[in-house]
Amino acid sequence: MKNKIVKISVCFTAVFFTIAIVAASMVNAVEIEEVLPEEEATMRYYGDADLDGQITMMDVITVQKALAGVITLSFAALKNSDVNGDKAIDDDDVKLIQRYLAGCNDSTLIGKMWIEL
Ligand SMILES: [Ca+2]
Ligand SMILES: [Ca+2]
Repeated sequence: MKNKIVKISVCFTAVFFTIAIVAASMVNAVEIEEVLPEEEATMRYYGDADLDGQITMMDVITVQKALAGVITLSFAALKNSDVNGDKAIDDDDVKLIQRYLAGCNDSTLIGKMWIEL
């Protein structure tokens, strides 16, 4: 009789822990979905300073306006504007975008994609 009670007790304990583990994993799954909502990644291109998805003279003008203090660029626009990758935005970047539009084949980041999350 005592052995039977011990066996039943062990069985109940095993079932209890199995249910607890399954419940805990379900809770974690819900938490992960809540912490990581679905967001769309945005493709960005170096040289596209005005963020319209194309590299045109408007991008040259946008960088010039930023250098003149007329406008403030967003993080993505700043990153797109640094086409020589020197972590600064200056006249060199403006010239490189102009040269790209003129068909020069300089070694720059212009046209290369990065993903903004
Ligand atoms: Ca553009
Ligand atoms: Ca630069």
